[in-house]
Amino acid sequence: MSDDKPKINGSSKQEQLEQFKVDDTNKKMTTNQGLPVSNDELSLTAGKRGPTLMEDFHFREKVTHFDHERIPERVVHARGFGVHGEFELYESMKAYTKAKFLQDPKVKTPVFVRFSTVVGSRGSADTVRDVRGFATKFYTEEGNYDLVANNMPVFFIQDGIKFPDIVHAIKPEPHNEIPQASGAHDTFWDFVANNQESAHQVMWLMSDRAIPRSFRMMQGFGIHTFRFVNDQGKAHFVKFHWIPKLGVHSLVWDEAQKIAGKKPDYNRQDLYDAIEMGDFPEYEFGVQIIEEKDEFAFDFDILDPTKIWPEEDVPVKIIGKLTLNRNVDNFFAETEQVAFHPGHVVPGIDFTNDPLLQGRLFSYIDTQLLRLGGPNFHEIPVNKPVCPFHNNQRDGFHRQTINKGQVSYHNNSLAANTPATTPEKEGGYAHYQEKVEGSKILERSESFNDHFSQVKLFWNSMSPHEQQHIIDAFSFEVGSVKSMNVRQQVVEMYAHVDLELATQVANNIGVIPPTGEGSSVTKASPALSQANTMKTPATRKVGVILNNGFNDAEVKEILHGLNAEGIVYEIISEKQGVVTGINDVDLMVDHTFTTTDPVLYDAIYVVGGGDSLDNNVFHKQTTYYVKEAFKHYKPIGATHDGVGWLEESNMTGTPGVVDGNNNDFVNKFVGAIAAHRHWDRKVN
Ligand code: HDD
Repeated sequence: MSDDKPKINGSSKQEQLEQFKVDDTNKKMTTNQGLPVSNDELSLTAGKRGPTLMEDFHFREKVTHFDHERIPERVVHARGFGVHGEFELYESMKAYTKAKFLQDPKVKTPVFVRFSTVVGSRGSADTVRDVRGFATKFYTEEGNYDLVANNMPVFFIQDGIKFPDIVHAIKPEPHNEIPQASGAHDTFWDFVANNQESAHQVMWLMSDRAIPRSFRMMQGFGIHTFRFVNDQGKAHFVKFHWIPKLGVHSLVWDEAQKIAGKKPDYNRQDLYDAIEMGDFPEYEFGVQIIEEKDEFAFDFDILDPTKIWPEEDVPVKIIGKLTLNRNVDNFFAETEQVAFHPGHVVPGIDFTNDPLLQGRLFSYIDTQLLRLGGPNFHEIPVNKPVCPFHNNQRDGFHRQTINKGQVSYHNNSLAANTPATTPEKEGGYAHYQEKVEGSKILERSESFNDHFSQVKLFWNSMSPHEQQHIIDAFSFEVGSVKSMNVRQQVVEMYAHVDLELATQVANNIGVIPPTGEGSSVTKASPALSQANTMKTPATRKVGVILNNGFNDAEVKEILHGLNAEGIVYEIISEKQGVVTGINDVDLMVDHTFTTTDPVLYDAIYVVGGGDSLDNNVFHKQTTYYVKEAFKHYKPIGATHDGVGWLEESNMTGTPGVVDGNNNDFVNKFVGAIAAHRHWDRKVN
């Protein structure tokens, strides 16, 4: 890398990564020392039936390397999926921050984003009830900036020292390592009831936010209050938001559980496929800004990570856009080895005294030292800044840089005191000079003590179906707890939020309904409800059920109409190969009824054809597809013979069910798909 000022553009990270890529196709096999290998099937033995010889270096090298293939999985967020992309700015943020990547809308900053679940191991299912990580590494000309965010805007605890406790409580229980990737067990809820600062995040965890339909359809939140600092040294408090252009949408719980078995890679496959198809996911970047003078103007402490800044009070200003446009070439090299750290900041972005953030600033480097085997993980290609880096740090495991010269200390005269530090005015990082004073104490501010008001705000903001989902989720999760005492404690805790919620859960899980008044908060924040999110049919996936003898001319036109709206579809039939229409048009079958499942589609479109209504297998399977989609509130379209299934199941005319007797079937079906789910449907 030259010392020249780097020219950052959307592809500069990709260009850097190219230097490290290797294509083994059509190459001769060698050992790691470059020696051509003559036989890769047999180990060297003394005689045809004799023992293997120590001197077989190829065998030893191959097996030794294999034995060392695994590195520790992340202690949290072990299961993740990373992709490349770019960030573009809509308008200069110069007035608030001197961060270079937030100055000039013409500059495109390359990024790497890793989405994750938190609790499960690397091989666990994607659709479990959990928080999702949304970590972004911006490769800027001033070094890497990491925004290590989640898909919920608050956290379980207020102080980093409690992180091992919450993680121990929610991870599988230590005596038997059960359950995997789930909070539905005693230790988690025991933690919740005895650490009531968790109330807000747990409410989000019980909501639909915890089972996103897609990484492409969830928000991201920096959670903490950070600081923007401009070139005049003036600071503002800031919170960061990612807002998906496709809206915020979720699965339903029954569906999420089934997908966990049918397609554990559901969310990662969805993201991978969307990028491969050119449907690049986009998220707008928003900031909420509070002036320093207003630090104490709110009825919550703005440094408390269990609190949101309601958007109606502090509007989200949209300042840029993230586009994810490239899958990785190698999962381990890139996604597994990427190392995020909230302390990777650039001039113009600084911390606050949020005690959770302060704790994080220690933990991330520490974990990378173990996970990536030493202090040189910044040299791993995915972690390398795109700008030059120079200092006197040397050696350590796996060092790759060959630093020339005799000097590796500061101050020096032999190298004219270089590498030289940069004055703040010329771009050197200088910490914001916040004035602090006080005694060293183990005490938290009383302003962090209200654990329930914003939980009630969230509850008040939910639409009726969202509230019902929360009651169902609490009933499932706390109902899975064996200790009746812990169950009782949880409902009593949530009686401080809403008595009706706590009473309904208590009745469902066999404990004494609590008494009390609940929180007196009556305010709602409409921005919190997914009912108010953006709705579009684009990129939704429809399962199309066809049998031989379908009306090919009309169906092709309908499929074309769906495609025109950005909807993707898969043809499902009884057998693989092709399905043939009445005019001998063949369509490729993507799946049989058994290689896929209705839970894997956003909508089902039934056509049938030929003898479909009388063919036992076809009839039974189609009935299952339609009923399952109906149960999950999904749009169902039916034309031609397909209408027969709607009639049989008494679905005709119910919300989100569109049949071919309508003149403009495509428009109505597209509208039903855009709505995502039809919650006003009565489902037994
Ligand atoms: Fe953390 C990983 C997000 C609090 C300690 N965290 C990790 C990842 C995300 C977050 C998205 C995965 C990064 C990746 O994809 O590689 N964590 C958060 C958010 C928090 C938070 C939004 C609160 C606002 N975390 C938090 C605390 C601590 C940690 C309080 C410790 C005191 N987090 C870690 C870690 C991990 C991690 C142990 C595991 C793997 C890693 O860092 O690289 O250091």
